Parts: sequence; structure tokens; C-alpha cells
Amino acid sequence: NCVAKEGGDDDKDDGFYMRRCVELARKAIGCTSPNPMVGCVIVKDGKIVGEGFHPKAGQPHAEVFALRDAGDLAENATAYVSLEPCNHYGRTPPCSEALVKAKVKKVVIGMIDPNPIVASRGVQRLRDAGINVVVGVEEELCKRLNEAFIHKMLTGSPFVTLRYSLSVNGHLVNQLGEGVTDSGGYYSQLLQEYDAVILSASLTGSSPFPASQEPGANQPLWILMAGGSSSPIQIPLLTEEAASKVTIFTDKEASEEPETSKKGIETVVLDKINLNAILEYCKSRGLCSVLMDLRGSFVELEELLKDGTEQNLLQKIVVEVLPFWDESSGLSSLTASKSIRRRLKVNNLQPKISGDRSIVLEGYL
Ligand code: AOF
Ligand code: ZN
Repeated sequence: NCVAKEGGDDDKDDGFYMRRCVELARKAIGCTSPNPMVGCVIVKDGKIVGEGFHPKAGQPHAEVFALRDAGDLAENATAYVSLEPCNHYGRTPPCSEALVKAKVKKVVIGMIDPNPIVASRGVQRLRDAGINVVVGVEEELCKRLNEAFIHKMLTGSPFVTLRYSLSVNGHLVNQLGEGVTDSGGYYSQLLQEYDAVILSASLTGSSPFPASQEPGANQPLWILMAGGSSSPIQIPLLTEEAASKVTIFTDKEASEEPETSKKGIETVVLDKINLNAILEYCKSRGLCSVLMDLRGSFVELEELLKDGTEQNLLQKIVVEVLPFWDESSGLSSLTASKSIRRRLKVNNLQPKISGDRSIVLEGYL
């Protein structure tokens, strides 16, 4: 009997099904905030009989979709969920109850829900019902998936990532490696993941929005910093919905206010532009994740991080290294890169993607 077995799931382990949960969860990338991304798989006799993910806040949770998909086959099956099943009546009823009612015999969980109204109560409810519960399979992967949700739950503040590009000789450059017009590009993927993106208006050229990324339904909130006496920003005429996806920060020296508020865009005037105030604003809007996109503005970054308190507000750093030598910058080779890393105390940048046009490095603070 030497015929290779094809398509059988019998040899798959818990890690395999949990990785599938994460894959399913990511189908809703950028759509679930302020809720987490969650995936669920129902497995019976070594076969997947049901799958689901949480599509959007307010809609049913992942477990509900997977149980629906499995129907009666859920009885005596094992449920895999990337996040602990909830045990509360929120916008939707508790998933722990749904799993008990469906008579699953085992539940394998990626990570405990950091939400204080859930935190281990889901596990407790399942165990009380006699269900075998395993916690912590592919835990690191599940935590990475929801790093912003977890941070927001534990601290009340949004998860903030700083992004910038460097040329190979270490100069900060005003460019993106993966084209923003290319919908599969790394940058557009980043934009999809974050609730808001902070950009310096002075650096964004004639349109404050990167090409083909005008504000809209599935876009982040665009926060434009237009402080100082920099030249006025050219805001294109936006629909009401698009205008609601833009906020402009100015200071007393800038002359933007009347123009932009006429166009239905929220405009906040500060004494002086600072990261603290902008992040307070993000917090007050209940945002979970914010991308600070600095393009070519080392001076601006230095300014923002000057007194050291602001850098405590950053959680992650993404650096794109572009494959060209930049002679135009006034900064000496590698100075910018080293200085930023020293300031932020990042010394463990890991390669994430390396393509033709750039290498993307990521690190945590
Ligand atoms: C799960 N499965 O798929 C998700 C969970 O307002 P609600 O009712 O949607 O509840 C939101 C909370 O439920 C959220 O903060 C998180 O703790 C949990 N999310 N739980 O069992 C899911 N999305
Ligand atoms: Zn739930």
C-alpha cells in the first residue's frame, strides 16, 4: 500500500488548525476595529467541517459563523478559535454559550481575551460545562494578529507605528518602495490595517493624499499636520463622506483654518503641533491603531520626539530601505538612521518583506 494519501487532514495538529484560524481572521483585515480579528475552525474526525471569521464590529463573532457552517456536525467536534470565546452580552450574545449549546467536546484557544469583561471567563464557562479547553496554541501568532486591539485594551491608548523610508546609504527619503498605486503593495496593505495615518501636509505635494488613496469607505482617517508657515495645502474637493475621513492639525502660524473647515474637514488648531495632542485626539475618537508616516522629514521627526515623552507613545517601527543611493540629503550617510534608532532604542529590526523595490524592516519598542 504505497499510494500517497491525498487531502487527508488526519495528520494535522493543533498548530495547523490555529494557523488556519489566523488566516481566516485576516480576511477581515482593516474592517473589525475596535473589535479584534478572530477566526474559528470546527474539526471532526480529522476533517474541517466548519469555518468562520468575525467580519465587522456589530456583526456575529467568528464562532457563530463556524458553528452555522458546521451545523449538526459540531456535536462532539473540536472548535479552534484564535481568541478566547467571549462570555458577555455585548452587541452579540456570548460565544461560550453557543459552543456549549452546539455540544462541542473540546475547545482549543490561541490566546486569552485581554478585554477585562471577558478575560478568562469564557474559558471558565466552557470548563464548567465539562468541555475540555486548551489555551495558548500558536499564541505568539495570535497576539501579533491583534497587537493593536491588545494594546488598546490594556492601556486605553491607540497602538502607534512609526514608518519611514531610507535609501541604502541611510538617508531619509521622501519615497515609498512599494508603489501606492499598486493595490497589493506593502504600503497600501499598511494603510488598510490602521485606523488612522498621520502625514505631514508639507511633504505630500499638490494632493495631500498619496496617489489613488483618496479618503473613502475602507480608508483610514487621514490626519494631516500642517503647522508652521508652510505653504497652504491643496485639498481637492471631497464628498461629505471623504471629508469626514480627514482631520487637519495646524498651529497659530498657519493660515489653513477657514479654507479647510469650509470644505467640511475637521480642523484642530494647536499652539504648537505635537504628537501628544494628536494622539490624544486619536484616543478621544476611540481609534485602536495609528500609523505615523514620516516622509523625508528628519527635522520634523527630531522635533516631534524632542523631549523624550513622545517616544514613549510609539510601539512599533517600520523602516523601508530603498535600493538607491541618495546624494541630495544634507545629512551625512547613516546619521539619520542611527540617530532615529538611538532615540527610539530600537536595535532589533527584523526583515519582514524583501522585494525588488525595497526591504521592509520591523521592530518593536
Ligand atoms: C469572540 N469572537 O469573533 C470576537 C470577540 O460588541 P461585541 O459583542 O462584538 O463584543 C466585542 C468584544 O468581544 C471584543 O472587545 C472582544 O473582547 C470580543 N471579541 N470574541 O469570542 C469574536 N470578535
Ligand atoms: Zn463572542
